[in-house]
Amino acid sequence: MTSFPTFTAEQVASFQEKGFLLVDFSLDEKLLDAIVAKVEPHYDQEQFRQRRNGIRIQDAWKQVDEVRQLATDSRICAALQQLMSRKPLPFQTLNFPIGTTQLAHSDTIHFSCIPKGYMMGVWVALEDIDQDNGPLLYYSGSHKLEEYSMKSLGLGPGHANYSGYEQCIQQVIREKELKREYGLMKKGMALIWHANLLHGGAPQNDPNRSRHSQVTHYYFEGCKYYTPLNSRFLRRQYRYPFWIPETPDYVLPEAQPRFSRWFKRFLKYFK
Ligand SMILES: O=C(O)CCC(=O)C(=O)O
Repeated sequence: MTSFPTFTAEQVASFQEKGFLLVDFSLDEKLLDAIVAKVEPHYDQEQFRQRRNGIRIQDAWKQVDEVRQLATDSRICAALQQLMSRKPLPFQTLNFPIGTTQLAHSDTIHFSCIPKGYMMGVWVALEDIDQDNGPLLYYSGSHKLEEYSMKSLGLGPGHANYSGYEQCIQQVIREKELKREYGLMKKGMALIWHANLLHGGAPQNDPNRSRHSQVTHYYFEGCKYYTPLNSRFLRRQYRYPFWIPETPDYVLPEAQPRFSRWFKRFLKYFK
């Protein structure tokens, strides 16, 4: 991976202060267009037709190589490496064709690690995003708040309690009078967020428009990874991610012999 410094000291300071950074990586427009065109047939067509809330594809990189290429883009990875001083490891992509209206949350509820803090999201606008097609929303500086967990919010673990988590975060936003900002971004712009930044999706004022975007979630090398949402005291639910490969000549774990999968997982556990 290239290791050139990408950001100025001011940009790094701004990221540390605000918890996000808007960046123009000069991404190839043809690549972005190919992602939109090639991912579209993979959405659940009924949901897509009805513009159903929550429509998305997780890990479309397995079907559409351009999604993988964007997730592993060397400029993005070099930038993340500069911010965290560790090698970034992309492990999940999400593609959205319309606004998500997702309530504010911090990624630390889904993705955490030991040591803490080695996780980031990069949201790329695959078309122009304005106030009317459901921009990303976020609360500048909110990454400095405590890392809220299900336990610290008085909730039980598990997805069944996730809406309780969202309501608690809405209350935190009100109590702390956090100021909402929107990711109004030209096609090709990227927004990097800190794992603990509160963010979500704004409603789409114009229901006839699309809002194509891709988020890639990155962990960083040398950590143990787990899912706080599903963890209990002394019973962490560890993750053993398959890192999105830098080249297309990969073999997915599900295509590998079962013994070799188990053995690799066994080795990872003791790392
Ligand atoms: O794209 C959006 O509207 C929100 C995405 C989001 O919150 C996430 O990927 O965690």
